[in-house]
Amino acid sequence: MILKPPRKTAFDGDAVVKEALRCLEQPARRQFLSRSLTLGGLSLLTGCAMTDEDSVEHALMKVSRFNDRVQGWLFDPDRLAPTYPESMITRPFPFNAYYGEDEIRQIDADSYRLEVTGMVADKRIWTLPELHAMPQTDQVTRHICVEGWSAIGKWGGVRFSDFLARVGADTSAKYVGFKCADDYYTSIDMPTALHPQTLLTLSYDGQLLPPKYGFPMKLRMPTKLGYKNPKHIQAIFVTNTYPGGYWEDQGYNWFGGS
Ligand SMILES: Nc1nc2c(c(=O)[nH]1)N[C@H]1C(S)=C(S)[C@@H](COP(=O)(O)O)O[C@H]1N2
Ligand SMILES: [Mo]
Repeated sequence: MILKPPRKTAFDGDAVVKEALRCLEQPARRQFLSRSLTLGGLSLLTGCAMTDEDSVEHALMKVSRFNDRVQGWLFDPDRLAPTYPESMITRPFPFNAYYGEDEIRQIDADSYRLEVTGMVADKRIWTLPELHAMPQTDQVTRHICVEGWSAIGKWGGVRFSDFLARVGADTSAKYVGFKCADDYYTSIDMPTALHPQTLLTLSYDGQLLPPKYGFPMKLRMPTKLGYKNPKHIQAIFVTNTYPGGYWEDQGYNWFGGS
């Protein structure tokens, strides 16, 4: 057996528990694990020994995946996120990505193709005019980012459930995954994909979706935190294999309900 050299930084149990509680911030989680969580508790809960940072990392991931299941159980597919009057739209609406505004991806509308694969009857490539030809709807909802800001915006496009029906998606599958024109990727649970407010988004505030907000197409879900809403989507796939996500694979909670 290879022994790892001891870490130089002291292992801070309190900070770990704080981090675990931060991961469990949302109300659904609070009901399950109140403020009484301790390092020993975390260890009991996950069956992981808390001996070094890697094992703690592993335990926190387990808590987070456990939470995905809890949030999945608690998610009510019929409950609607609040909507707002247009007078409450935040102007200007904030931009956010894992890079700065100077690196916003510029996608060419004419050559844009959307690939739809996986557990769907009609695996094929879509063009932008084909997406625009589908029935459109819009909604004014609040976007909440874990970085500590929220803003109200107006998004328009195709109900994602209509799109999934059109491509003959197997709605008994667990996940819908997304690949974006930057290196971003994410995935969502099927009940959220079918939620009536989940929108394959083509417009922002009555205008063609601008590059900074994800031209030519993003997925907008008022029931999920900002990082679950992929911009510049190039590929959609339906799968039973857990696809993870850009931030999720770095420790953000996967379900990411808001
Ligand atoms: N392709 C892509 N989608 C993304 C991101 C990204 O970096 N790349 N960032 C996410 C995060 S963390 C947030 S808060 C929202 C920001 O969307 P906005 O620029 O429309 O406010 O996009 C999400 N979707
Ligand atoms: Mo975000």
